[in-house]
Amino acid sequence: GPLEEMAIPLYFGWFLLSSVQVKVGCTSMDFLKTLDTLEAFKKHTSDFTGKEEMELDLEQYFETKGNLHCTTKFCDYGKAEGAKEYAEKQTVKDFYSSVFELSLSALFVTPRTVGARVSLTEEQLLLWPGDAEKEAESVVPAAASLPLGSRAHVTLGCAEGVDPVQTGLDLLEILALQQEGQQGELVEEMELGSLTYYGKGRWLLSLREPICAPACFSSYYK
Ligand code: 2AM
Repeated sequence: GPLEEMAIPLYFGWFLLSSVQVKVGCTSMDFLKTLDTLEAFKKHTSDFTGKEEMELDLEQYFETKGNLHCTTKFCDYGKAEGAKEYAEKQTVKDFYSSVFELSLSALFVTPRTVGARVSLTEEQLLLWPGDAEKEAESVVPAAASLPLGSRAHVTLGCAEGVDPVQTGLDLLEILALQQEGQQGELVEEMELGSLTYYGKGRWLLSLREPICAPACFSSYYK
């Protein structure tokens, strides 16, 4: 009967447990607070404001998100391509409601989004859709040649009017630059890790100690 069939959610993903949501939120706030006080950052605030040398409060600039999660598959209640196939995958069923340890390996900021990069393990990659990177190709042409799982992230905040889907695209753009051999400009060794600037307001902080974030694989219905 219809009750045996699972309704397709808005998205599947790993949902950070509440204790670690607080920790990640605080780390992100600390990073934004420090970043906008750095001379190197102040030189480039026009990337964000369009004006030279303007004071910028990044904590205000971004609308921070609650319900921190790493989307695996955006399904749009079945309307997204491949949604039904994903929902019916045996691995998705097997791992549904299991807790995983996600490794947050970097934080990144662009004029559009702030997010955390998630470095997936082999087991976690079993839940990653094979076309997640390729899907972004029209926006980030090099995306399809990046390793599977490159797009995995947690959206921490978006600038006004920006949709969270942008966070993964911003991450792919930075990783594509790295793959092309652009080293970026190593700006500073911060307490949290090393900070690199990739131009056009793109900043990446590689965490010295990745944050281990327990997260439940589940789904979200509005
Ligand atoms: P996010 O994964 O960067 O946070 C509901 O909108 C959730 O699905 C958000 O978490 C959002 O972005 C993600 N999302 C929205 N549209 C998407 C798309 N086209 N592809 C992948 N993820 C999407």
